[in-house]
Amino acid sequence: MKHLVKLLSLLILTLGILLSMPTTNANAAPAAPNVSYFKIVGVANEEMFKNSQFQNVGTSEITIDSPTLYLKVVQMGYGNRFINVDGVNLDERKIEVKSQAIINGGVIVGWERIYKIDNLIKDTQKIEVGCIPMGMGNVIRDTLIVHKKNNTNTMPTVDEISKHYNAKKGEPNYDERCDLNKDGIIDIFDIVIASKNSK
Ligand SMILES: [Ca+2]
Repeated sequence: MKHLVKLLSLLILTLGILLSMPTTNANAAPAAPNVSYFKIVGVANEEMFKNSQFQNVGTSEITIDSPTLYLKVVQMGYGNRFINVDGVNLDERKIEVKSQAIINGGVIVGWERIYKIDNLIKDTQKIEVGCIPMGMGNVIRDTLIVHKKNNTNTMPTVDEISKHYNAKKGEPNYDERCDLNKDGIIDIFDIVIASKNSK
């Protein structure tokens, strides 16, 4: 019986010590989770964006018909973001048009952002987005190759045709677009058609 009392009081003492211990660890804010997901999830042109429509990007290549592209990017966890177009870094603050936090159980776990990228005028451009983790871990990247749509309905200019002058079908310099009468050679007849149309 004496032993039991001793044991019991020891237990109570231990419990008391445990309870009176400073609880800084428990009160500290949980460390922000590092970025675990960073991806382009949708694209839109000006008109689609106005209607809040985004096309899902299942592939890493798209073809656009206008020089402005809206990108929807989802980020889960914290990190430092970057956006490059053909290796040139863009200022994210200048191109962000919308940002929305993704909340789970009252806690911000990520963001959905929309960026507006202008001046995509080259035939092919590479957009790269990425997020650098705060501490250890690998940079998460996503790339999108953007091709400009070849507008075959537009009549080539005389200048354009001249660049392909004398080129025959099958030759590297032959551009079907410039062979307006479709006779397999780019020559004076094609230039005549183009100059008539430009008047
Ligand atoms: Ca021709």
